[in-house]
Amino acid sequence: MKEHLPFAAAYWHTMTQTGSDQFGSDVNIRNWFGKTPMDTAKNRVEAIFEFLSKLGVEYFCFHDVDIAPQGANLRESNKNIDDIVAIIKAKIKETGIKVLWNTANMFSHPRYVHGAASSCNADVFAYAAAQVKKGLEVGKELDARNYVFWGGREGYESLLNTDLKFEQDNMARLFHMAIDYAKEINFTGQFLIEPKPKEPTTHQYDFDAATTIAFLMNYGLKEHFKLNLEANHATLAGHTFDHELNVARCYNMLGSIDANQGNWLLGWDTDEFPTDLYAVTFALYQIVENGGLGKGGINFDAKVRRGSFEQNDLILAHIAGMDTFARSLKIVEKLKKDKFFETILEKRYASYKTGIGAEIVSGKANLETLEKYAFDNTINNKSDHLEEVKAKLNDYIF
Ligand code: XLS
Ligand code: NI
Ligand code: NI
Repeated sequence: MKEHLPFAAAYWHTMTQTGSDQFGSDVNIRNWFGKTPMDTAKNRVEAIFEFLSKLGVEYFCFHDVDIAPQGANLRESNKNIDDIVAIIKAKIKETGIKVLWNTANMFSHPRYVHGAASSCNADVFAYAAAQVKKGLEVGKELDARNYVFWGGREGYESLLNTDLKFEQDNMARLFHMAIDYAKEINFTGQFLIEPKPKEPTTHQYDFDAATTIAFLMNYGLKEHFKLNLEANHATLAGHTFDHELNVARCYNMLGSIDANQGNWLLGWDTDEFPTDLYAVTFALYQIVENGGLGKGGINFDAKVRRGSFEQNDLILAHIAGMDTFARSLKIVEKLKKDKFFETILEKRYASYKTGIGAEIVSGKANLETLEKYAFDNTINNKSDHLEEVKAKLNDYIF
């Protein structure tokens, strides 16, 4: 079970989230605040490693700005990062806890108002590139297993003022630069892109798995990337999570997951801890079918609800998520043992095993031979019995 479920905690939701929203201020009670932002940053390192050790979670993920306060300029910011990375490195050595992935936050700062790599301002592109460079150096220093790009502001508000093609060309330019630099410094982590359809921009370029794969193929990037798929982003795109995982799997592009869940009644990224047994079971099924996640893992990109403001809620929430995955894995094991889905698919597509179906699949058939066959044939469709399938699934899940 441990091998199948490489859990990771998200530094931002766990260590820096305050519980504030558009309508109210901070509520979260946390004991790691210090006198200066750097003191707080150092306390957070202590806290996250204690937290992960106690939970038995072996990985964590972070943005540059989660671990260290931003300075007055790029040099100062990098210096702060270096100081904290040195402490994190020592902690990694001491505990054996590892970095699943790191990333650069290229969406929060006001400079990213028009985007990062897709910004209309070339100076912003340059700053973003510098952040990515530093991110790769940090990834190398901490032996991160992956490096993530989530295009927080890589999208547009309106096509009235947007050169969609040019902005995507520029995003591809930054990705190519990142690949080149990784090679140069011998950073061997896997590059991941995390699709999301909207929020904060009206339309994000990495809309969903299929859109992102098409982008990567178009720009000659596919061999260098895999996808980091997030459950709530899937639902925002009008997909189920297992749909996204399945699409990625078809292209050998499933890299890692951000495990959370949305609220079906709301149209934004609520990032709740995953507790939906059905959704997690179907997601894990795809992961098992994929042969696991390779260098990837299961990152709880999830935050406690505002009402769950006690520090202990962080522990309880992660346990809730991990227990859901553990239960789901047991269900998946039973489904696999009984060849539950395999049997369904085998029966459903049986017509392609022999006769005309086999000829279609093997490439022997053409429009003429198929017409000839269709002339004298009577079509015989069979019912899917989908309701029965769902009822049987209930027996596995409960
Ligand atoms: C936001 C994203 C973000 C990425 C990392 O919606 O999920 O948290 O995972 O930048
Ligand atoms: Ni995410
Ligand atoms: Ni998200």
